[in-house]
Amino acid sequence: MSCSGGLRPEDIVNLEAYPIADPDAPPSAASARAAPARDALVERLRSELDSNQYCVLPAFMQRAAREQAVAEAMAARHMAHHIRDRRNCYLQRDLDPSLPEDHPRNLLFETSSRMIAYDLIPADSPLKTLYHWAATRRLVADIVGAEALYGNADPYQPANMLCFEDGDRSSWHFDSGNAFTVTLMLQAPEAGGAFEMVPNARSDRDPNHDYLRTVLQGERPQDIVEVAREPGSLCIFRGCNSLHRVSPVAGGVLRVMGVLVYETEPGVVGDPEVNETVYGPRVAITG
Ligand SMILES: O=C(O)CCC(=O)C(=O)O
Ligand SMILES: [Fe+2]
Repeated sequence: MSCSGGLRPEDIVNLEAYPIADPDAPPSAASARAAPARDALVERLRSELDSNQYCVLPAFMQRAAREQAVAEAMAARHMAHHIRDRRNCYLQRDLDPSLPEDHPRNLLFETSSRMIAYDLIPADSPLKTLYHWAATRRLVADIVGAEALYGNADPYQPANMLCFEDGDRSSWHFDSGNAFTVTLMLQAPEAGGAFEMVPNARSDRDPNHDYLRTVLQGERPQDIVEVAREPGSLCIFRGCNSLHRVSPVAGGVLRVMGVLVYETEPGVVGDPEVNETVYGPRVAITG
C-alpha cells in the first residue's frame, strides 16, 4: 500500500466539466454558482439514461488520477482472479435439457476476464477516493433517480478493477441484482474491447426469448449499439434488461475498467459463494 498520501477528490474529478459540489461541505458562493450547471447536467444525463439505457460522462477522471489507478492495476495484476467460463446470458453455466437447444437458456458463450478485488487496491487509490466521495454518490443517485445511494459493505465488491488481456472478452449477458451499473474506463486496449449493448432486449414483463435467440445467434447486428468511451469516461448503464458484452480485446495493452458498486440501502454485502466465483478461491470462507 502506498503511504504517499492520496489525491484529493478535487484532483481526481474534472470539476470544470462536472461541477459536482460536495453535498457534505458547507454552502459557499462557489457551490451556489455551480448549482444551475449541475442541475442542467443531471437533467441531461438522466434523460439520456432513460432513453438509451446508458449515459457517458467523457473525461470525468483527470489524467494524473487515471494514470495512478492504471499503475495500481498493473501492480495488482498478478493477483487478479481469472474468470474463464462458458455461460449463457443469464450468467448460468449449466444447460437445461427440458428446453430446445437454441433457447437462450442453452446458448453458452466463452467469457474471460480478470478481476482485481477491492481489498487488492491501495487504500489511497484515486478509484477508492472517487468511489467514497459523497459528491460522486450523490451525482450517480440523481442521474439514476435514487433517493439515496450507499457504498457496498462487502470486503471485495465496492470498487474493483475489471481487466481484459489479449483474447479476453465478456459474452452477452444481463447484469443480475443491481438496477444500474457504473463503470470508469481507466485504460483502453490497443484494439477490440468494444462495449456493445442491445437496449431493452427484454423487459420485466417479457423475457423475450425468441428475440434474444436471434441476437445471440448474430442475426440482429442492426440492433447493437456500440457505447463509445475514452479513458477517463464514466458510464452509467441499466444492464438488467439490456443485453451487453465486451468484444474480444487484442494487443498487449490491458483494458482496465473500474467498476463502482452502489446500493440503495446501507450494509449490503455479497453472497460468499458468488464472491468466490468472482474473486477467486482466496476469498472462500473456510471452517
Ligand atoms: O467492461 C465493461 O465495459 C462492462 C462490463 C460489464 O458488463 C459490467 O460491468 O456489468
Ligand atoms: Fe455486465
